[in-house]
Amino acid sequence: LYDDSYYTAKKVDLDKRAIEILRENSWGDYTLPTKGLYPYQWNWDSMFVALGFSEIDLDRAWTEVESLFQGQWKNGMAAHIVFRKDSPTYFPGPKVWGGTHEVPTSGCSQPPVAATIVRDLYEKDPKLGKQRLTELFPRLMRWHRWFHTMRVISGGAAIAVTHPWESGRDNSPDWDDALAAVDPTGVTPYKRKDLGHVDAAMRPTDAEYDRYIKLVEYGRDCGWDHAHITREGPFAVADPGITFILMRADRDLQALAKYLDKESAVHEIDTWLYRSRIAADYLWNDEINAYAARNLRTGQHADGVSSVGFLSYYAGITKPKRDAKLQKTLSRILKAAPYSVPSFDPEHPKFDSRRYWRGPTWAIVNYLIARGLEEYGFEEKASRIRLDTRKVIQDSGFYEYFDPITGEGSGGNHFTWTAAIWLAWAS
Ligand code: 9WN
Repeated sequence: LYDDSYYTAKKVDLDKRAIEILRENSWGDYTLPTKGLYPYQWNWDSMFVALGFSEIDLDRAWTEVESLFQGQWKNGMAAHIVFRKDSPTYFPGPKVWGGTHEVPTSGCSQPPVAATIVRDLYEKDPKLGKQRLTELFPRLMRWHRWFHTMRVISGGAAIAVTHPWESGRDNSPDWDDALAAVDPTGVTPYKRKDLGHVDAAMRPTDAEYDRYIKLVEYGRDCGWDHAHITREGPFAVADPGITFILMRADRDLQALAKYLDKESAVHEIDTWLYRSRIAADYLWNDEINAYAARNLRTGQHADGVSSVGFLSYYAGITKPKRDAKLQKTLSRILKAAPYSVPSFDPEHPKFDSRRYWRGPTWAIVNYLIARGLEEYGFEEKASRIRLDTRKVIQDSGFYEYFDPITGEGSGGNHFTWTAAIWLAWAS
């Protein structure tokens, strides 16, 4: 299946091209996901980019992380987009979001991979990283605290997303029920810009966009009161993606706290980790044998398997009986998709191999899933996922995401996080 000589010849070219993509999309202190389609700094994109840069320029990798935190709000939230200046090629821009932070940003957050990446950077060269870590550490603590206070419903422990964009998985079927309940009536007329760059069949629908914008307007109109939005806003869904990514990041932040002798932080993080284990129980869906999103307004579980449900290993959660079922689910899904891991179950009626987070394979999610699987001894599956990622990039190039059945590249091209994952892991 994997032809070594072909691979060796191509590797040199692909390494070179990946480095070029990082440099071309780098705008001084921060990096764009790709020019045109995404002309700003995105939160989790930037952290994967830092990982990519750490292969070739560790100093620049730290700078990427630092620049993201220019978009951190007083309440601790690290925003999902840092705008800095207005660009005509993306909608919605800073005015629509109406954020109040001095550097213009969006009003929600994104999956917190930062602490994990910061730990990676630090451990590569503790001498170079010590001072930078010391400055970033309190910022990371404040952001994680924001999630654990502002994005949980009282009595609960799973982390809620209050906008599909916060999850980083915009149009996943995980949000369908909750999003359908958002009334888009009265949304201010707008024009989508994404469809000028990418085929509409690969993007969210207009009906979804109306609700995305309506949710932005709701947040803006209540002055981005995050606690209120989580408690009473029109959309709040417990997300296995953020819950597991945050739990992993908490563990890494705790390791960093130990390096810095921050004892009270170590204890505070212990309480977060305890709650995340409760959250995992809440997210487990016995009907589909997987961890799945849950609408916090109704308690209803998503009825399909999203790839982020396999991040429990990455988070550090294992339960023998449950894991046996989860592994069976994963084996079934790997069998159904030659270019794994599909973002949504290929055997579910809602699966769509080209439409964004409703089926396509994403290199960044593959990296996280495989990292967790490997740590728990599932080497065969971890290596299958890595080789699939390598092959799909070799065959199709540095696309934003890929059709899990045909391997065809989809969405934006010359995509920074795909190039970064190539350099740091897939190659
Ligand atoms: C909205 C930049 C971002 C990623 C997200 C991905 C997509 C934006 C969009 O692009 O979302 O945030 O306009 O589609 O879903 O994960 O961070 O690459």
